Order: sequence, then C-alpha cells, then structure tokens
Amino acid sequence: MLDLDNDGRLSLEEFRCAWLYWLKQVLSPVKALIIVDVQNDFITGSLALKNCSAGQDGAGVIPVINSLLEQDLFDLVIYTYDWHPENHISFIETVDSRKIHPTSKVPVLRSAAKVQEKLTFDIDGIPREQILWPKHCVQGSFGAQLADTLKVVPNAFHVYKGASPDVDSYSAFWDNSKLSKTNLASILSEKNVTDVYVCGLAYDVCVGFTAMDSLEHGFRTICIEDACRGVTLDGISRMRRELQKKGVYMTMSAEVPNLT
Ligand code: VGL
Ligand code: ZN
Repeated sequence: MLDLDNDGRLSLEEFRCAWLYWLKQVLSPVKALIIVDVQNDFITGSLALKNCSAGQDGAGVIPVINSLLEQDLFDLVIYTYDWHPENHISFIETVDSRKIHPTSKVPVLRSAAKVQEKLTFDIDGIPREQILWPKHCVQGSFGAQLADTLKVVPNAFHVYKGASPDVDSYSAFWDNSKLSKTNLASILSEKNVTDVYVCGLAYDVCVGFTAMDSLEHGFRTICIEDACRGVTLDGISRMRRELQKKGVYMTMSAEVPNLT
C-alpha cells in the first residue's frame, strides 16, 4: 500500500496516511465499545425482536455485554438510544397523518400499510423513503429505557438518535439522509479512539449501519456477533456479508480479550 519514492523514502504525506490508517491502531489502539439500542422496546416491548421473523431474543445480548464490561476491556463505552418523538416518520400508527410522495408505492388503503413496508413520504416536496415499524422508543417512555439488567458503567457516554420527526436514524453517527450528525464522531475523535467495537440491537438495522459509518469515519471496526440479535435471518446474513465486504471484522465476545 505504501508508495515509496524513487529513493525508497517515505514522503510525509505517505507517512501521515500510514499513521492514520494502521500505525496508530497497531502501536497505540484506543478501544471504544458502542452498545446499540439495548432498550426495552426491542426486548419486551412493541418491537420485541423475539416476535420478529428471526425469533431472536434481544435479552440474549445482556449477559454477553455485561461480561465484556466486567472484564474492563475498553477505554470508552457508549450507549446509544433510539429516541423518537410521538409523530416519528417510522411509526405505522401515524402513516395516515403524513403526505405520501407520488413516487411511493402507496398502499391502496393507507390503513392497510404493513410493518416493514417501505413507503416514500413527501417531506417539503422531497421524496423520502422510510420503512415502517410499530411505534417504539418514544422519548422518555419505559420502552426507550435501557434494559434494567444491562450494566451501565460510570463515565460512559449516552448518544440519542432518531429524535427528529421527519427522518429516521439507523446509524448512531448520522440520520438516514445524512442531514445531521449526532455527537458520536466527535466523542470518538476527542478521545483518540482507533478501534470501535459494536454490539446490541438490531444486528441487521442499527448495529449494522452504525458499524458501516464507523468504518467510513476511519475507525477499525469490529462487530461482536454473539452480542447482537436481529430482525430477520435474511437481513442478518445480508448485513453480515455487506459489513465483511466493506472491511468490518467479525468476532465473538470470548475473542475480544485476545485482540489488540
Ligand atoms: C431499530 C428498527 C427501527 C434498531 C430502530 O435499533 O435496530 N430498528 N428503529
Ligand atoms: Zn426506531
């Protein structure tokens, strides 16, 4: 990858790239764990993963994550929250109150819209695609709280996403239309993080998109697979393949202590 000049010397620019992309990671890794959306609604509430087609129990991630936290393997821990207002664009219950864009495959009867159906809404004249979900993680509700058996470490950061009514946010870095950023990237760069470990709910939605954006921000990104649960089996395997293709490392929690 290094392109040495004719004398075999490394230019400053090449060194800068080498430092940024791998030397820093190897010589002084700073590890962050991002615990994505381990909230009641994905475990026992309106979007309980065990009722979704993969039939996975969201609560299964809790002992795995708690054990990772007890081993004190990370320099920084971040808890993310899906954090929606009452009239959020993703809620199937409020479809009727929204304007559909002409390019949308509008269901004949809007009230017959289905969960996980993709509609195109009209947001100030601009089409915006959105997958519908049952109302979940409403700001301040019980469903939006972290599962109470999840260990919360002191000095952790708490990042909230999806708070704007008209745009969803699967990634904890950006909303789905990249209109605005959360404070996650600045937390990670302020703390000089090099390695981002991701886990939580749901593998094929918020964990996956957070991992992709982590990679895009230049962090070495590692997905702890046994600390994730997903919505659909097909979605999980597609997300897994996509993440691996892009360069996200896949690991299991037992291996994490052996990684740099
Ligand atoms: C999520 C569906 C809708 C998630 C959030 O956290 O994975 N999934 N909103
Ligand atoms: Zn959501």
